[in-house]
Amino acid sequence: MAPSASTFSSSELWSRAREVLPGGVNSPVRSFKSVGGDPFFVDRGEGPYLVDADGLRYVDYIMSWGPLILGHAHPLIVEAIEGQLRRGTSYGAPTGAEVEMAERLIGMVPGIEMVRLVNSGTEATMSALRVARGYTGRNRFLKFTGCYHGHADPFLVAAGSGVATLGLPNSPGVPEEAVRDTALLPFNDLEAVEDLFRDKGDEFAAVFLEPVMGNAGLIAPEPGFLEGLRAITEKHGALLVFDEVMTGFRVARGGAQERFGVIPDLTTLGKVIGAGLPVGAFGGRREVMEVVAPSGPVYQAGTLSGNPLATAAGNAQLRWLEENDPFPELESYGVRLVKGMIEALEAVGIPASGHALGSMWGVFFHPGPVRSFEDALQADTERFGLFHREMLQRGVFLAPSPFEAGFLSILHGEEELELTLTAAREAAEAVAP
Ligand code: KE4
Repeated sequence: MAPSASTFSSSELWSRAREVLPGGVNSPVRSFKSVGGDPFFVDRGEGPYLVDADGLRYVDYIMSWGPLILGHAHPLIVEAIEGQLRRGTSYGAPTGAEVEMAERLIGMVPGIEMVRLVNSGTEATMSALRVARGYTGRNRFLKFTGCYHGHADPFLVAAGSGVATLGLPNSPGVPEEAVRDTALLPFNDLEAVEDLFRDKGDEFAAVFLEPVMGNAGLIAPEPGFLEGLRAITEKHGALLVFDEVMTGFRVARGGAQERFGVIPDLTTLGKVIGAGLPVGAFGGRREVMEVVAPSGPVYQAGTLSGNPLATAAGNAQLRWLEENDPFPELESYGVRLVKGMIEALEAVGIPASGHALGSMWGVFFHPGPVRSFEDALQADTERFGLFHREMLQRGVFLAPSPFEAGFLSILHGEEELELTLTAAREAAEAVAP
C-alpha cells in the first residue's frame, strides 16, 4: 500500500484548483457540476478503491473512465512501467513495443488488419474521420445523438435544423463550416438512416458510432441495428466506423464488434490499451489504412505516439487479457450490481432500469426501455445527483453524471458488491420521493 502523498485536504486543493484551472479540473466531467457538491482529490488508487486526500476510501466504479480493467496500481502494470522507466521515457524513433502492441491489437480486434497508435481517443477519432474522408473522397458523415467521440470540432455538433441534414456547433469556438458535413440521427433508429441514405448515401464518407453507447448512460444496440448499418454503408460505399475507445476490451475482449458479430471498416480504441497511460489507436481494413502517411497521402502524426512508457503499460495489460478471459465473471458482477441497484430504487418508489454488458454497466432513473439519448434525457437526473452524493458519503464513487457508464475491474469482488448494495439501499431511502 502506497503511503499518502497528500499534504493538503480536498477542500484546500479544490479552492486552489479553481484559481488556476478552468472550473478547477482538467476535464469537465470531473467537476461534479452535473451532480452537485465538490469533487474529492485523489491521493492514490488501490485495486478497486480510490483513497482521497483526506484518507477517505471509495469503491471506484469509474476506473479512470475505463482504462483500469486490472484495477489501480496492478503489480503487472507497475513492473512494466518501472522496467521501461530507466531505459528512457520517449525516443521519437520506432520501438519494438509499438510493433508488439500493433500485432496484439490486430490479433484481438476482428476488424483491425493495420493500426496507427496515437495519444488519446480524441486523436483516434479525429484521425479516423480524416482517413474515411480521404479514402472515400467524400466529406459528410453521420453520427448519433448522445454518442461522444472526443472533442475534435466535427464531432461537437448539436441537432441542427431537420436534425439529419444540418449540424450546428454545440460549443463556441467551433465554426459552422466545421460541422456543416456532420449529420445527426437518434441511435437505434435504422429507418431514419435508411431514409437519409436512400437519396444521399453517396455523399457520405462514414457512419460513425459507439456500437454500445457509453456516454449517455449505457445503451445497447437493438437487434438488427448494427447489422443494418453494415448493410447500408456497404451499399452506398461509405465506411462503417466503430468508436470502441470505451467498449474496446470492455464489453468483450474483442469489443462490441466481437460481441455483436458486426465488423466495421475502421475502429478507434483508447483507455484499456494504455492501462491508464495516454494511448489511443485507429485501425481497420488494410486497404483503408494504407492511405495513412507515409504509406499514403492522408496526413497524421504525433510526437509521443507509441510512447515507450505507455506501450509498456498497455502491452502488459493486453498480454494479461490475451491470456485470461475475465468477461463472464465481470458481467455476472455487473448483472448482480444492476439488479440490486434497481431493486433498492424501486423499493422506495424510484423507477429505474439498466443493464450490464461485459465490464460496463448502467442504471437509469427511468422506468425504461431507454433505447436512445432522447429517452435517456427523460430520466430523473436531479434525483440521480442526490443519490450520487449519498453514495459518495457511504464510500461508493459512481460516475458524477447520469449520462455516463459504470466500469468494473477484476478486483471488484463480494466485499465491494455487498458494500455497494448496502449503500444503495440506504441512499435510495435518503432520496426517496
Ligand atoms: P479521450 O480523448 O478522452 O481519451 O477519448 C475521447 C473519447 C472518444 N470516444 C469515446 C467513445 C469516449 O468515451 C471518449 C472519452 N470518454 C469520456 C468518458 N465519457 C472521457 C472522460 C472525460 O472526458 O474526462
